[in-house]
Amino acid sequence: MEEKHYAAGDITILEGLDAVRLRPGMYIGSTGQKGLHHILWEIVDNAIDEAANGYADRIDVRIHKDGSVSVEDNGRGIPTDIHPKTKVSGVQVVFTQLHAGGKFDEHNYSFSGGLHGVGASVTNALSKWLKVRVWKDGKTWEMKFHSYYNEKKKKYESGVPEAPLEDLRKKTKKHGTLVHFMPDDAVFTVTEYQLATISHRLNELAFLNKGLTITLTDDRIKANEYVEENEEEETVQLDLLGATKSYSVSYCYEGGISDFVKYLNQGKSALYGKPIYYRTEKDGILVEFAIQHTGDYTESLFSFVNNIPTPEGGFHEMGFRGGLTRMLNDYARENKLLKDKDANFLGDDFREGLTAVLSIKMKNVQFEGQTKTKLGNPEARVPVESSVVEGLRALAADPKYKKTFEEIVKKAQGAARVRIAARQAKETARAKNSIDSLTLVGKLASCSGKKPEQNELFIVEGDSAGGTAKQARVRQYQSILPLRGKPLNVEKKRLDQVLANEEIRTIISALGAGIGNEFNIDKINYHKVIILSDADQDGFHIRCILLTFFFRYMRPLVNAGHVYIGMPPLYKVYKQNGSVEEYAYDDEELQQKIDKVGRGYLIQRYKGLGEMSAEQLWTTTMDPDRRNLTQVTIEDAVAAENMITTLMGDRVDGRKEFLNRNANFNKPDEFINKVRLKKEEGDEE
Ligand code: 1YM
Repeated sequence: MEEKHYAAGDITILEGLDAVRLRPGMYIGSTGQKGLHHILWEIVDNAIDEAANGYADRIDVRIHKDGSVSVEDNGRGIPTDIHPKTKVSGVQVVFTQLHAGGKFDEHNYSFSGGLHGVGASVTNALSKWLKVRVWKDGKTWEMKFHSYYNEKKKKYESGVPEAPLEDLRKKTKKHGTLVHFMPDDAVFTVTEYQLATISHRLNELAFLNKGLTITLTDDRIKANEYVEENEEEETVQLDLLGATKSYSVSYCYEGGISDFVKYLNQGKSALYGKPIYYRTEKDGILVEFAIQHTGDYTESLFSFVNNIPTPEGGFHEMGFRGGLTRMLNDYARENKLLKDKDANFLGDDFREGLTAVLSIKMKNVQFEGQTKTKLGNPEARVPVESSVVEGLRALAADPKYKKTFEEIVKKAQGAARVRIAARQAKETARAKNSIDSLTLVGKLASCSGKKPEQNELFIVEGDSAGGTAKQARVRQYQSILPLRGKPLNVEKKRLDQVLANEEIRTIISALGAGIGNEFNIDKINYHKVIILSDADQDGFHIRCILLTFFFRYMRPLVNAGHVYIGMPPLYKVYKQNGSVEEYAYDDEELQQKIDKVGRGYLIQRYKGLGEMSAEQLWTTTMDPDRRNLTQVTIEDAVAAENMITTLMGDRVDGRKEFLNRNANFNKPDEFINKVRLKKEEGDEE
């Protein structure tokens, strides 16, 4: 590693140590759990800075048996030469003067500050004892500090050197710094370090500092005593070793925040294999981001400034979002994925299912907000935005990323479609509200019972079948909503147009729980929504339309298992004299029923629900004790939606092929292969 020349004279001294013990809260926020960990982060920060500047690639953190903690890096070592102004060593200055640091030097590329950055001296001031060891230029140095009550002065003295920095006269090739300290129990209300807190943060720091290896060891526990989430199996194997060794874990990510994004997306279906990653420097601000979209619908952006999380956002996030939206809209236009007449995508469209990590480094950070985790520097916005535009441009020009960017725009198109459709539906609903709402519910034959968990809504194809169902139903808990006899030719229509459809609006008002983002499952009037359509192509279409609609706009309804497909029989096998009557739901069953009825059987083939009498419809399709219901659940919402898109969308080829392969109109199980269809559970009745 390249050695940068340092002279102790570079150190700036701002303030003495005295104030720290008097008002610890002013420096570390609290003297509880948070403050206790804060004084560790101060030391870790210095080691991280050394690594970020390219001088160290390893940091070891250890929690000792006695409750003390130590941090070691393999950097240059804290300066040991004598500081001209104070006439003491650099080490002594760093640990006894507030805000001491070469980092205040303009030429030094270091960005500590903000939440932390009060310096290692604060840690010293609030420790019972602190020991520093420096390996530098072939020498080993040591210095010890302690805090104690001075009887003569009747006051506490903190972070007092026991002796000047000492040359231990031990030759070494090693270089680096070790800081070991014991938090003072006279200061802190709790003194026990939390393994989970520390490991979580060190893992995060390893992601944020590509290639840096951070090891955490806890001497308080054995390797076999700590089971990290999802790691139970490994621990069992380690058992023998674990009985003697301390628990230890190492974090190192060659991919940095790109690995971070992959880690966050574990268990989700990513839309493209490799996250997009870019890093640059703009106007003195280091900007780094990694993004990857998944089939999910939420956005998760994790932002950091100087390695500090900024969950409240701020100007860097504004820049990031702005840059993303601007570049991707331009890209979509340039590649004719947006037509001239189309409006731009909204930022939200591009951020549906987005997982992103944004990490910037800058000087003089200003944190604001409720928890001081919002970046308040307006000057950060523009450089971040232009970095994002520049980075995405560069990658989009690379043929390797063609698919990635196409996927991103495709995802945005889906999001935009839903957004537009939902808005139109809302507007239509609003406009219709006053006059038409009466006629809308007029079509619905409502049940009298008021318990949604018992109530069933039958959406029935055709006015005639609807009429039969109304006669057949148990009025108390079964509602009938007849759909117009002729199937809508919706295959070529987009969902927003489907939503303009009166039947769909009737369903929305019958269910009474709203739609889209505003859908509230707690308000549904029915716990069983049963689609009852003919076992022919038209019926299949209706089923598709309704399922698409539920998938897209009332997904919680499907997720909760409230949507069912009712299955009318295809055949009746009977005897002329009326002594036997059997129903068959498919051809296989037909053969069984023929065998059962025996000689002299007759077969009636039902072409539609309308051919059945009220009694037949009740017995075969509506009676909870005898009917054949199939519950629609979403195994994989994403796969389901894609499939529905193939079925209903613009891509005619895909749909035809799918229909040819799958359209056995009698068997819902085959009708949608990726959507799990489950038999109605008997105990639900
Ligand atoms: C386990 C904690 O503190 N490492 C560390 C700290 C420093 C340096 C190297 C360092 C910095 C510089 C020059 C510089 C610090 N030095 C100072 C100060 N690990 C840990 N490793 N040479 C060495 O910033 O110019 C403060 S921290 F002020 F002395 F320069």
